[in-house]
Amino acid sequence: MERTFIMVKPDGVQRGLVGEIISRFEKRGFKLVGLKLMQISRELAETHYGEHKGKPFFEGLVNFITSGPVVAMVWEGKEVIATAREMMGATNPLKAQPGTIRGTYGIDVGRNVIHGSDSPESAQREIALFFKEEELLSYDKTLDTWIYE
Ligand code: IDP
Repeated sequence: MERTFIMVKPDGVQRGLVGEIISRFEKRGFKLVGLKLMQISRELAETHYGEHKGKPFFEGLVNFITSGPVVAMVWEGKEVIATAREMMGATNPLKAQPGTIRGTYGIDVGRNVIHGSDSPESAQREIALFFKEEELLSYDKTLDTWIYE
């Protein structure tokens, strides 16, 4: 089973979309294994978005992601990394398919509501950045036999 890092960004928290976003992952059948409301420090933001350092939008991105509480989560399930990216939609919400999270709730690329890891490597890196080992739980859900064959 894969795990991925998902974060409701400050715009999603302010707009009251936390429940809606969690609900989409729950209803799809994925399992929540870690969850916290937190305010990201500048240092964590710069590490998390390190690959974008030097780009024109980097400063604005760091300012935005540290501007208010976020909800950091780890979701588990079969092919959850790629599937979460599909559920989120394209980075630019105006290009995201209708029905996706960004395609339903977003307009601007700098206010795109949600973050999700884009590969197994970034999932591993981001989970370790945001969560301690003991904050992630392994447990069985009886419903799993109705979700997986
Ligand atoms: P992703 O979030 O879909 O993985 P990335 O290319 O990794 O997309 O970019 C990280 C975040 O940086 C995006 O979610 C978006 O909020 C922001 N971003 C990316 N490109 C731009 C841009 O051109 N202008 C403003 N913000 C951007």
